[in-house]
Amino acid sequence: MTNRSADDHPVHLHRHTFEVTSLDGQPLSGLYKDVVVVKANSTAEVDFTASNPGATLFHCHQQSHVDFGFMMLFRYL
Ligand SMILES: [Cu+2]
Repeated sequence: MTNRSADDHPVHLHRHTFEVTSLDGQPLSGLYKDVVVVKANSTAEVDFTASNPGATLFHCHQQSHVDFGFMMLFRYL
């Protein structure tokens, strides 16, 4: 995920846990979360296993950002 804005975005994936594999290009391992803060003008890479099919909400935890549309459903088979 690349955040090209001036705001931090604490993004949350429901119904799954992901591994944060890098923050701003710095590799990480063993950090399992369901929320990661993608800081302003930074990147975060995550891996997750698509092992829980169904509608899965993905959104920013800043309510004002959700109000402007930072929310989506993931679907996979
Ligand atoms: Cu946000």
